Amino acid sequence: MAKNRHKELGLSDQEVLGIYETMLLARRIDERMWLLNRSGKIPFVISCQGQEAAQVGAAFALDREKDYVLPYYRDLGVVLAFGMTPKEIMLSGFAKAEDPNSGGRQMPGHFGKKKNRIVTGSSPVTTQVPHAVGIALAARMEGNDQVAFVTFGEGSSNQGDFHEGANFAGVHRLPVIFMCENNKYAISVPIEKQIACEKISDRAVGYGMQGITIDGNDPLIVYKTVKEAAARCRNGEGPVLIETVCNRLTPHSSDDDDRTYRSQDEMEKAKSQDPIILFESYLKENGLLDNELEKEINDRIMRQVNEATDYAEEAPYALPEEALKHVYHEEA
Ligand SMILES: Cc1ncc(C[n+]2csc(CCOP(=O)(O)OP(=O)(O)O)c2C)c(N)n1
Ligand SMILES: [Mg+2]
Repeated sequence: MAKNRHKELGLSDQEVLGIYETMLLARRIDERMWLLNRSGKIPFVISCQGQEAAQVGAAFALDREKDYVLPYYRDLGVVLAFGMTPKEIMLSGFAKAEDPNSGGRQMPGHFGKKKNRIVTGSSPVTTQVPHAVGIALAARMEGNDQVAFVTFGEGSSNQGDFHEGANFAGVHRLPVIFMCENNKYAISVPIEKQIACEKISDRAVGYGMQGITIDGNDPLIVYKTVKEAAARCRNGEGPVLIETVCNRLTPHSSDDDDRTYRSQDEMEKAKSQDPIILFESYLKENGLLDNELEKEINDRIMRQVNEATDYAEEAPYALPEEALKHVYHEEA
């Protein structure tokens, strides 16, 4: 990576270290989740590993005091950047009552926190897309300059919800950023069996919007692209579809064994593009990170992860008599 690219983007040394720390926090929480799952303590994990640069680079380019995010299940980096805490993530992993995402009712990865404008999603993939478009329409009607940022996998861009949402946003030139995290697999189905066009961003032309494909392993490229897209949205120039090409460094979920459909060579290549390692090299080349600071950041993160794990493990489960809460309307 070229020297001091972050300065050209208007990012201070502090901000760029903030991006790194958030990426690493996401990675370390995710790794802990796998250990907890394999030791029988939590039922399920679905990972962000390999997609942290796309997620955190994008989130830092948005207005984190104002914009709405509609993340999909891998977006740990997005929600941490938007103010969800490691403790809240762990409470969801352990399915405890205090979990702000769903009070332990949904599977992990169904992120939601009203105060921070993180909008909860459903398990059918891509249902968050029309919701994002609706939020953008509301912003337009209310005359404010909020942007709705929605993410999804490339496999999910085949769902009707994506096409209906993209079409409506294109026609009405709504302030929505559609970000596809293309990790080249939908569970075990490789990209060439998912789509017949070359790029996911080729789909943008059908909806009269700008489409861009970028390297999802580089948080600075993602930051720049999302920043420009957000400016377009706020200027009333309409939606943008951004495809971030990255790798899924884990099996699809803790219930999948990807050794049955991915070769060792392919995995080695993916690991050589690990966004955390690449970004560490960039920071070191630019004199922003040395081994001492790297250890300090990692130790700080591990303290948070350990505290969050202990807290969530000890926290109480939801009461059985509250199982139907939020299912049916209740008079206040
Ligand atoms: C409508 C719908 N169909 C199928 C599923 C089962 N499913 C869950 S994740 C997934 C793969 C999605 O792949 P992609 O969109 O590329 O996202 P990735 O997991 O690779 O990040 C599928 C088929 C689902 N949740 N919803
Ligand atoms: Mg995928």
